[in-house]
Amino acid sequence: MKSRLMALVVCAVVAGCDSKPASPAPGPGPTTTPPVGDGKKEPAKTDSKNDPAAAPDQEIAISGKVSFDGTPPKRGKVQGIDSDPLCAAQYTEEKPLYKDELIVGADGAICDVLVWVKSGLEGRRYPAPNESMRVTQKGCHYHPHVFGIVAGQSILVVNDDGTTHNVHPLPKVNGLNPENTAQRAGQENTWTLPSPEGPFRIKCDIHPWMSCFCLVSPHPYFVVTGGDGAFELKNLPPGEYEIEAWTEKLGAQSKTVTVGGDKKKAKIDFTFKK
Ligand SMILES: [Cu+2]
Repeated sequence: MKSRLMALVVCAVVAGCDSKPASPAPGPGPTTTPPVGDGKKEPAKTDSKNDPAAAPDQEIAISGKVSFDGTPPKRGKVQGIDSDPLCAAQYTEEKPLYKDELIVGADGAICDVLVWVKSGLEGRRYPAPNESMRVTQKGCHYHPHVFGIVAGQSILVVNDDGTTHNVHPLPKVNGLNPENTAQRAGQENTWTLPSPEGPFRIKCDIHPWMSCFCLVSPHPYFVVTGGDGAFELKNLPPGEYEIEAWTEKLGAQSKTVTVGGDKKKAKIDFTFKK
């Protein structure tokens, strides 16, 4: 069940900005051990079996939309792609490679916004999925551009291009081995990230336009918006939560929301300006 739920999230993220919706985050039940690898010795929470307040509730959902206020900025083309003929050959004048840093639809919906429970789940431990999060370099471009994993999960970075890339993750909390590495065509590397930390950049040292962002979350309640800017965080335990919407280019915003009891559904929207 867990792997199926994680698969849903991975699909949602990989689906990207051209497709419709962001799928809900999953909600496996909490366990009693301290959070994964954050180095703090927090007291373990009561087991969900003994504490109904800690148990996930399938009817609980926090949903909304992330929008841009004002005239949507035009998505720029990547400059300098001619520096690698094997990258340039994959694009044309008519079908260029566009920048991923800010993607706003005609209706103002912002794509690739990471929406997650920033606080409210402290003291609970959520096991990391066994499956790696797959990140592909294809067309001299990372897919997906923004994604999350659960602390303890690994990322598998694959080179599906005919050219050489250099994968250079820049986490602030997690140490990595190797810190960065060149990847020839078809090569892949796996990094495990044990400690929670906010979105950090992974870049290519050979192609300066290439980057993606990885959240290492202490829990699985995160989702990335698709082309419709919509998000839904489902199956949370009742509680008060700080929900953060993180963007690469426009900063982050957070809102506090309480769900549970008679109020199982909450709607919150985020609006960003340039
Ligand atoms: Cu590269």
